[in-house]
Amino acid sequence: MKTKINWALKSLIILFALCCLGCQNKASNPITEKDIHIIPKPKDLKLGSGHFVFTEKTKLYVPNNDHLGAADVLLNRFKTAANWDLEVVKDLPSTNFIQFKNNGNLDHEAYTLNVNNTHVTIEGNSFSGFSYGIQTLRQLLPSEIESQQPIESVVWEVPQVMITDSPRFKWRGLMLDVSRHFFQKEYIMETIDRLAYHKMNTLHLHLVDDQGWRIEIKKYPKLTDIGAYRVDQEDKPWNARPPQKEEVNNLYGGYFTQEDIKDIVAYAERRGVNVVPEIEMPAHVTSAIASYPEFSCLEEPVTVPSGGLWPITDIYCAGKESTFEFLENVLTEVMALFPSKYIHVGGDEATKTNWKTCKHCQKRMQLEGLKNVEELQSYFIKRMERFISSKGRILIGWDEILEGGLAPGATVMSWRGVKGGLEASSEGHDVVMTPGTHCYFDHYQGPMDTEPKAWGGFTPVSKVYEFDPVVDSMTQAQAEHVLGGQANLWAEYIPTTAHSEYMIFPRLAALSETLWSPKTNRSWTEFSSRLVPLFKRYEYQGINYARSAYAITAETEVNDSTHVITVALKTEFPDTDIRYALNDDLLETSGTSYTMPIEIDSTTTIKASRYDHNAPVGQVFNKTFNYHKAVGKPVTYNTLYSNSYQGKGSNNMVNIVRGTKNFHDGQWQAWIGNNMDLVIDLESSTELSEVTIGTMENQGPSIYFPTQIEVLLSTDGKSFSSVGKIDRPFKVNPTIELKDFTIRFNKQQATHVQVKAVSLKKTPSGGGAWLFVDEIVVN
Ligand code: TNX
Repeated sequence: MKTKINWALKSLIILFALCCLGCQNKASNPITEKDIHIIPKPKDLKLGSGHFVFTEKTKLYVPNNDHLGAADVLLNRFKTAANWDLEVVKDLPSTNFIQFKNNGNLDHEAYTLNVNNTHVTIEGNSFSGFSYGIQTLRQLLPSEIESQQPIESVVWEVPQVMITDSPRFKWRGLMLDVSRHFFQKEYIMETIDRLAYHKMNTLHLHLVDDQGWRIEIKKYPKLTDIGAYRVDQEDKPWNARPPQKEEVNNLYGGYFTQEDIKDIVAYAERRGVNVVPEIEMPAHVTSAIASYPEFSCLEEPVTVPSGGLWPITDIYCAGKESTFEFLENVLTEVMALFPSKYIHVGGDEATKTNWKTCKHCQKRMQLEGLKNVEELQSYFIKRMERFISSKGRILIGWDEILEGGLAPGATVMSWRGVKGGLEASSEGHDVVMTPGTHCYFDHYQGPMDTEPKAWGGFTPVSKVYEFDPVVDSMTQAQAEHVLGGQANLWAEYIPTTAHSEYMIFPRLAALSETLWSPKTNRSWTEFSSRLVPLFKRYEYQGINYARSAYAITAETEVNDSTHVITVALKTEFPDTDIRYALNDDLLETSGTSYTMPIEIDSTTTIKASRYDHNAPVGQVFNKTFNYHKAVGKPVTYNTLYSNSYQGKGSNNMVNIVRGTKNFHDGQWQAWIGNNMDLVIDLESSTELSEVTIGTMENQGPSIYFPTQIEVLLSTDGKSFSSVGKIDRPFKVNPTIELKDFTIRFNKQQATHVQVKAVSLKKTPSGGGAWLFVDEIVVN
């Protein structure tokens, strides 16, 4: 019996040794910088030649108890992914350890990470420094370290490196809108973990908006009893949810209790993340007015809207003292909960019509010598700023707080482009840059027909990567006022956590690098080669990240003399293996490697797919390019399109490419308050029988179908005669709709085609109406 056990034990030992040898072999593969995928990219990294291998006996030496939280991340990962309980010790071990070493010369968020064969040293000068050092170490470990269950036979090794790292900007933020849709505390905490993972340090919580008040205020319980709930109309499009007549069945919503907020703030603190609360004022507060109508000008009862609301006229009254008393009381409770130096007061998009007639507001304007309602808003914000700064905090607000004069100590969050940031920084104010063009994560990130409905604009991950909070035209002094940047995730169209994750990742990775890493040598190509391995880690972390960057898109060009169209296929990743097939050919059997743009001179269907290891992956691109008799022909405009929507310029209407429901997609030409009238020169006598005009309606942003379309033909380019007309009277339309208007006529020869589209010109509420056209198909 004894010998048998001995024999079994011996074979086990041999097996174990063999295994280890195998592992060691795997471990000693030479590593190059290409194998290191840290995001955001460290400032300086030198690669050695060996490895440090974690074992179950690896110890963490953390002399300062305040820094234990930074070590937690690594302990938790090893516990979950390896089922190891790594020990934290107070005496420096002789080998096989990770040590935290204080270095008083380092900046607040800086760290160094030094890996050798026997141990790893992280130097820092604050909790954040150690925390970032640990996050880097985590990214140096195999991606399996992110697993949610133990994985066996992984060699937990990290390459020998020397890293010196610190952030370029102080403010590296993400805003979550928890008003339009409420998200539970657990999701907020998960997001905080993910922010820390990307070395982001600010979570801005948009706690108040028209559609929901999301924070318990003890002194004003109705804010959450009434203001946190609305009627459930989630089955209807956001902009087609009728206002509720009276308070019935207001069950949709939720809010954070003060205990929840304390938990969130404490959780964030342990991950080096500052939580900035935003309490909107004076507008975007219908939820508060529904709870306490006495703080509005009209004092009329309103209900919490379940969807789109524009313009926002039910705002706080800026005349009554009681409004300020209310807001100061609210902010007092908020400041007691959030240690953040910055307190956000919103300040955006106030339609101040009620202020113009309200007796209290008028009196206030007289008393204070204010010339207009913009100055009254400025008075409002300045007054709040005095209150906030008297408590030792700093007021921050959207760039509208510049209008009518900026409060002396205020910081500006620039969202309507970079203009607000330029202006505020030139006046010596600090700014956080969050321009819609690069930082709005509620925008589309891929082709609209394959993406969930988004707010509008097109902000793919590669565009986020181009973001720079310091604008070229800034002086050195202005640049020094740029605290950093932030992404905003407005949640009108985002009801679930899975959808929220989809919009955040991987764009957050791109943003984190633009805010952390030095600007020099930034390259999308190189970054994207690090992004793909990050996807694997996202998968382990269970993040529903968007694969939109893999989607195939087509860029076309028309040759004006040959009238041949070239179609270039691409994804956002350079060097993607794309294969394609034309018309009835099958991609599977006759897929050709795409190496250069495809030329077409007749109606052609292109099917294409991305290939990985010789197998198709992701969505198949399938588009028919309808060649027609006017492709590439000269177009003369009798009324010129707007500068803001020029499409592809003078051959936009005859370039085959159709626009999508995203009016920013670059395929639309548009006229505001004016008709379209143009002539296509077919360059020779051509037999024609129909003309189709492609249009769009999206009444939210004032885009309307034409009310009439007319086609006229000519055989000399001088005299034209009408061949057909379609009338289409205005109708209310809550959806975004694409429509082709086709005019058919008896076959006839023509050299020129004139197309007239009559615009609605004025919207029902009196503003300028847009007319959008993407293509004129002539056959
Ligand atoms: C503008 S950005 C807003 C938000 C909307 C957002 C949609 C800002 C300060 N105000 O209220 O949710 O556009 O993109």
